[in-house]
Amino acid sequence: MSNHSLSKIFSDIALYLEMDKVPFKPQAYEKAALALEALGEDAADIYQKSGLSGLEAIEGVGESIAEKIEEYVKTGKIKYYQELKKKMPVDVQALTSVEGLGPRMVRELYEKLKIKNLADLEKAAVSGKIGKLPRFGVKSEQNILRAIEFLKRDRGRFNLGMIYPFVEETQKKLAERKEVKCVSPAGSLRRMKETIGDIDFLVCLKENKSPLKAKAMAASTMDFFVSLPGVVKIWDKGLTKSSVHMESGFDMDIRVIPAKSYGAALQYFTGSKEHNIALRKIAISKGLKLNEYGLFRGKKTIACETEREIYRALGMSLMPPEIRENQGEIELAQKNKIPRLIEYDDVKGDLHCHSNWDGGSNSIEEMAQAAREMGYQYIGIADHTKFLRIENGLDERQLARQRKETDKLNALFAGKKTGFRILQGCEANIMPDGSVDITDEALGKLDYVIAGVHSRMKMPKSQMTERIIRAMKNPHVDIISHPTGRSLGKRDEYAHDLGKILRAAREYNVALEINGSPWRLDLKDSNIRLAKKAGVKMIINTDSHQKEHLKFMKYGVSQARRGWAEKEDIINSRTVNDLLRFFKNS
Ligand code: DGT
Ligand code: CA
Ligand code: CA
Repeated sequence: MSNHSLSKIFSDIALYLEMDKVPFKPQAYEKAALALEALGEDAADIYQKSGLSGLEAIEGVGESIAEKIEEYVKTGKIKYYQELKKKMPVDVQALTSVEGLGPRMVRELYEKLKIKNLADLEKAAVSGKIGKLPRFGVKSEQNILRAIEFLKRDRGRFNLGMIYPFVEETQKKLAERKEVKCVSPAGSLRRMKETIGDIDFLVCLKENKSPLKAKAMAASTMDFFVSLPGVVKIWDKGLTKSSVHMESGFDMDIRVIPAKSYGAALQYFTGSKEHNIALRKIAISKGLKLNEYGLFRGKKTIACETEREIYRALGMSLMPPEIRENQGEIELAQKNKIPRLIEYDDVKGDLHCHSNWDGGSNSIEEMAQAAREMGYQYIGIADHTKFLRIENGLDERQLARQRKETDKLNALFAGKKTGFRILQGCEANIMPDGSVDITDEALGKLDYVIAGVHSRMKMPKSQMTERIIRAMKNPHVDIISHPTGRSLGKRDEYAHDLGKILRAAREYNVALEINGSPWRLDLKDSNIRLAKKAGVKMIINTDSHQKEHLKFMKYGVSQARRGWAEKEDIINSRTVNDLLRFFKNS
């Protein structure tokens, strides 16, 4: 597949030419780069079939670019590009992906400071060299550092919640094919990591004694896979592995695995890499060899069919994919002490739901109906309060009126003996001084109170910590929503001292939220582990603003599992009466 490499070369050339302020040409190269990205057929094939004129027929490819493609097909390189790169040997794509850095600045950074890549850029910024350049200054140096930090973390990664529905749909399509016996996601997706680098699927085909037929089945699965809607590029297509690029920007791999080594492959391709490396070391220490085909002693197969067998043969119990990160889970598995993680169906209700009272999309009744359909025993309506005027925050009188409506609906549910119950809460705003924006009297009439920070997030660490702790001291506050304020892909956590917050949460018996909205996932996995260790109770909520959002619960639960949370750590795994008892004591 040469289109991808050609596309990158042309896009590099465009940036090089922009550095030199060459008019028009950069746009022409950029256009060719884009055309090649989207091209269904390999440019090399086009050239073999119809020569230069075939290439020129590609939209955006003129004579001079067609000749460069010809040169690349024939020699594997493009001289013009080699020369530009020699003159300025920098990673133009990476450097210009830093927010605020254009090609001309990249050139200046190379000429003045010999910066060639992101690592050089970071080093120069850290040592203050960029701040001293007249056209940059200290402020842009700080911006560069911040942008690098951000890129480093999220570079080319995709939000789990944005990808998951597509994965479920694709898995279903694959499973429905008559030659397919089973299909499973692997990699970071099976571990439910909050961001995903690429999607990995493993497929096992039904047995067929005829090798020819078996081969045809694999070929048909692969044909189907590479022609799924949304596929814009095929990186690789074979009988055991194929790899595609999707219109939405991510890559997707599939592997066809023989039934007899499915467990070994699932274990290997689920990862994480760090977990696998640690397992392999253990295997070696036992005189065994572990790879994607199985666990072996010399040529003898010890285990390969199921994951459980493999872990058992390595002297440990099977563990859920979400915790396979080499963070101590292996040592526990060796002692048969893997925590019993909260299960997806342990959750009995969702307590952070917004209704149309504060500008959400659905009425309380509709939200309650959707919650019942999810099999919940209760739902908590926690609308914003009056400080958040843009969110139509409710004041004391509106909260009282809302109470009447929930009472009415609850009477209806009770009449029908559904056992379902609506709880009335609110999501009060934690003001900069740590007070909340609703009177104690009004808070006292609610079933529970969530408090969260929604404003003034750029506070010094000690002040923010005190602010949250003061809110927890309020006897009415039961839950702190999205406790660290991060927004995935957009905003980092606000400065805070989690250790102090956890101690206070425990002292005042306040639950910390695991916000399941895919844009938040706050607390995050590592903080959940810290909270659990500190003996702090947590609650998994969705922060739904419409009934469809209730489905985000699975992302919250998966992060809770990644944070080793067990059922007793999560208060909305309790019955409504036990839950209300918790609120009374908090
Ligand atoms: P991602 O795609 O960046 O979100 O993360 P993963 O974990 O899905 O990584 P990926 O797609 O590169 O590979 C899938 C799994 O394959 C990975 O979790 C573990 C296994 N794997 C990949 N490369 C290696 C390796 O070099 N050594 C070992 N032991 N396992 C690997
Ligand atoms: Ca992956
Ligand atoms: Ca992969």
